[in-house]
Amino acid sequence: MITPRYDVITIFPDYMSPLSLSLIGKAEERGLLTTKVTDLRNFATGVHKSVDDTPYGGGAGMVMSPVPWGEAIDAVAHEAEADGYEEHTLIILTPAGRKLDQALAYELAQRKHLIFACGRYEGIDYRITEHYSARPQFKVMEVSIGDYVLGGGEVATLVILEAVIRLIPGVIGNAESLKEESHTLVDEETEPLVEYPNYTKPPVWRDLEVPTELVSGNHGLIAKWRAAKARERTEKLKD
Ligand code: 6GU
Repeated sequence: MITPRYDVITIFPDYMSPLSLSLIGKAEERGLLTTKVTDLRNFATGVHKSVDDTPYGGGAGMVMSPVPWGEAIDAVAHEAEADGYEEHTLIILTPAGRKLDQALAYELAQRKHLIFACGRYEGIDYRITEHYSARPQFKVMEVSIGDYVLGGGEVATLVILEAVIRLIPGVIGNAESLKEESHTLVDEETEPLVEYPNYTKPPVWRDLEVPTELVSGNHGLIAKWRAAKARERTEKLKD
């Protein structure tokens, strides 16, 4: 069985060091997946190893050159192909992309090879999107993590990888815990709800008691209380 492989291409490889920590790091140590970070600068040519230039048509800021990006993406795809990965999902990080949600996280968790292209400045020359969209082994997706502007795609990549990797079978010990969490569509619901509030010991903390339903031992009553609170919390987010 082929395990998922996650490649990240960036001019700040050190930014990706959290990949070796916590859930993602543990999953990689356990052989459930592979991550690899590639420095875009290694594919830059010329004395200054420059990766950006001024935009055609004028305007503020700099645009990342398609030249090193093309070389880096081809190299990463070739290496993966040698390891048996035949299809590549190229994720281009941009605030102009499709917004990440739990449904997209589930979709990405199905794919065996993701390549994250972390743009900086005013983004990557659009011909990268055009070129790889026309290559049959590639599926290109432009993805954003929300309606605000970051300095680059590195943190967005970490966010996406954290959302995706916890959905990979075996990464989370108790797969049941994935079923009841926020933003996950359950059965006949037409809208994913956020999760009900949770409580643990002690039973009284700073005069606050745990809701009596949760300590009743009545599973029907607990389920009803949780469903009502999830609905209430979801409605509250709308104002
Ligand atoms: Cl993916 N990139 C940048 N630069 N800013 C963002 C983003 C991505 N998602 C939200 N803001």
